Amino acid sequence: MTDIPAAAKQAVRQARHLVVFTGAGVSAESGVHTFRDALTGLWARFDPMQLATPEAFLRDPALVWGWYEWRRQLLLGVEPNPAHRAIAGLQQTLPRVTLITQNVDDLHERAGSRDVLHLHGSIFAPRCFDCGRPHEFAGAPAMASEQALEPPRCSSCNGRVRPGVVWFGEALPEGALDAAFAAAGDCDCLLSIGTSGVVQPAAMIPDLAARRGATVIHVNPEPISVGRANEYSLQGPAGQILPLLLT
Ligand code: BV8
Ligand code: ZN
Repeated sequence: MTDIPAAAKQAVRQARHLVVFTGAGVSAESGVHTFRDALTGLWARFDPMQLATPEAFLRDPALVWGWYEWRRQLLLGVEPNPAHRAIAGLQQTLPRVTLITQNVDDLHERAGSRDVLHLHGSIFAPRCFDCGRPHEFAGAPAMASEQALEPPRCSSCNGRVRPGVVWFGEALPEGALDAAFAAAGDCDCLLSIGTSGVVQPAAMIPDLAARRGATVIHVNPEPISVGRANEYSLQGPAGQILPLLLT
């Protein structure tokens, strides 16, 4: 059992403004593949950089759309885990909490978190690749297994419908990114939960907070190298660590 330094617990409890920054690891205990593990079966031979790009979608729309529909289908069958619920509980107890996620799932919202900043969009917000018109899903994905699937067509311009996520090489939603950087610069404590910290510009957020003097607490089964006195690495699964850290 990981012991939680008292100073880390105190930094959270006394935070005037807490930022919670999450990556795919916060959904792992719900049974959702982390980003890099979401490449199995048909997609096992690909690197995310080869699939999560507009070029990949234009090159092979059915392969890329099938990958997202497979992931969406999995998400329809899972529940928020104790990590999502512990984070949602913070918004009831602390004066100000900003929740920033790199994830494209809706598990934070389903656990009760509000005003979630999605830096990389949402798998539940498809839109037309050509004219940007939002597309309504017609119920659950029309697929039972991992397969390529032709994307639907836009009802207004007949363009292909694409996932509502931010692909590599695409700009992040400006409002969300500005708000995230502002919160990281203002907060006095930041929790970085379940992220490998490789995808930019999101990965700059914990470092920005630490440089401004905030206490930064990493939660990850892998050890995270910390360089500052005001940084902690709590090694373990978020679903076990967060309830201990936050109560
Ligand atoms: C852009 C949506 C410019 C799709 C994703 C410097 C500055 C700016 C850009 C760049 C730069 N350097 C390089 C770039 C380009 C690129 C980039 O970062 N490349 C990397 C690979 C080097 N960045 C971009 O292209 C970004 N766009 O910069 O645009 C621009 C500007 C103006 C105009 C035009 C263009 C866009 C990046 C967004 C990509 N889209 N997602 C989809 O989901 O399919 S990113 C994707 O990776 C996911 O969103 C995911 O969240 C994210 C990060 O991964 P993690 O969340 O960390 O997940 P991962 O699997 O890696 O790790 C899981 C972690 O959890 C592990 O550490 C594991 O140990 C831990 N874990 C496991 N179990 C648990 C756990 N932790 C806790 N508890 C557990 N139980
Ligand atoms: Zn259209």
